[in-house]
Amino acid sequence: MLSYSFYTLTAVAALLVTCHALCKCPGPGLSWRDGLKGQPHPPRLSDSQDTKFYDVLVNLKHRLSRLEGVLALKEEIREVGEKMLASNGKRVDFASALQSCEDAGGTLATPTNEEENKAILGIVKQYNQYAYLGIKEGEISGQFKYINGMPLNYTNWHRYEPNGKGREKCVEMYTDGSWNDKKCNQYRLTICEF
Ligand code: MAN
Ligand code: CA
Repeated sequence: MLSYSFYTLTAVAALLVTCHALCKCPGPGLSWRDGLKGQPHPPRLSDSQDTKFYDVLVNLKHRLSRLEGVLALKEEIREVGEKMLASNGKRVDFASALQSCEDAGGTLATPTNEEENKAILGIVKQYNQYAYLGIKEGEISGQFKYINGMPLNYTNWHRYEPNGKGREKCVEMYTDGSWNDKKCNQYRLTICEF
């Protein structure tokens, strides 16, 4: 079975090839990432470099969409809007689930509309396991927020939920897609968004 790391490696290799072809590699001590976010001005390109850059980008886009096709076919990812969802199939407590999503460069899956809720539900059903969502209760009891502290703009609470009155600070998704506030130390499926 082809692993995630294989695909990551392919993507990174493609980026490095691009970088070398354009002779725009960041110098010693500077990473490609630094180059992307740190530079005040993008480097000026000649017309021929610009054409080459465009061709490389079109090719990269094509390669990435083929990789996404493979991963989607194998049901290793689901795409909804601009989000990509994936699970490692593991059941862990809330903090560990969030940590493994962040370690992979994402965060816990967070439904912000019905379409995203359905996509996450697809994975919950695939594994037949309740999953933690990227939502937590704030200081005020009953006030749930996104992990980044922003207020919720969509909810899908199960009937009579949330009912924890400050004692259930995390949120799980049931296998019908509805939500329950739940203690954070339970073992639930990890689903990440990227
Ligand atoms: C359990 C917990 C609660 C939930 C109730 C619903 O006690 O999972 O979070 O609200 O069941 O009956
Ligand atoms: Ca509850």
